[in-house]
Amino acid sequence: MSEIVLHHVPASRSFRVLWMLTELGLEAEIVVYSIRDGSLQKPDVLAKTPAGRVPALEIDDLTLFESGAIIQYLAETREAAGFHRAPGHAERGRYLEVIHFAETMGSLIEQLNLNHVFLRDPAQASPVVIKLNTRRLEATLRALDGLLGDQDYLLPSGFSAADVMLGFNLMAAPYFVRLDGLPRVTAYRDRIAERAAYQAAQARDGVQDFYAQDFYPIPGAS
Ligand SMILES: N[C@@H](CCC(=O)N[C@@H](CS)C(=O)NCC(=O)O)C(=O)O
Repeated sequence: MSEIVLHHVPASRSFRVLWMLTELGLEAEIVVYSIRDGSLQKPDVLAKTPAGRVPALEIDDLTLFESGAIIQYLAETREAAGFHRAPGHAERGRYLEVIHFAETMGSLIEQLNLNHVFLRDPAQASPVVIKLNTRRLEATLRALDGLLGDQDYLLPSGFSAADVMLGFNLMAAPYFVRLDGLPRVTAYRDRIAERAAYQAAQARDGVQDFYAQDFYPIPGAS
């Protein structure tokens, strides 16, 4: 089998893949980039991930981009680990819903990252866009609280690839939304953080270079 190579930015969506590989016990070479230094726009990187985004994963003689596709690919091709819910499985619908819902939440976090931390000139940030996206992120977290119900993980039968997709978001969302009023979400985040593979992936993740403070409030909010 070919060597596995993960193209990675610490604390970004490529953490999902790092975590999933660790859950599966797969060793990978990790190539680290920064979002700030233009390295993702180099031709050799664009050949692997055409929009200059991470993750990209070289595996099984393929080069894949899009975290959701990679997570599903890993879950399906390493099905014995039990992280996949195949067509016909009673949980298939919810499984697909959560995998894609993770990117509804992820795109809101991305907008908040852009406004709060990535603009070279912070004066260009839009308080209106920040407020809207923060409220929309809160709504997705309330939805997550409801989806969890009294379950340990997002599917009644237990941990799956859907948790890797969505669970990663709970690393970033607390920079913008307080989770205090969402006890099921906080318990879920803590449960995920206790997983040995999550902790091992965090130890390999590297140092993020974008968040400079613990919380980014809506400008002007008390
Ligand atoms: N839907 C894509 C989004 C990938 C994405 O936007 N990744 C961010 C990091 S979280 C990135 O590479 N950004 C680079 C940039 O904005 O220049 C996925 O899930 O893989």
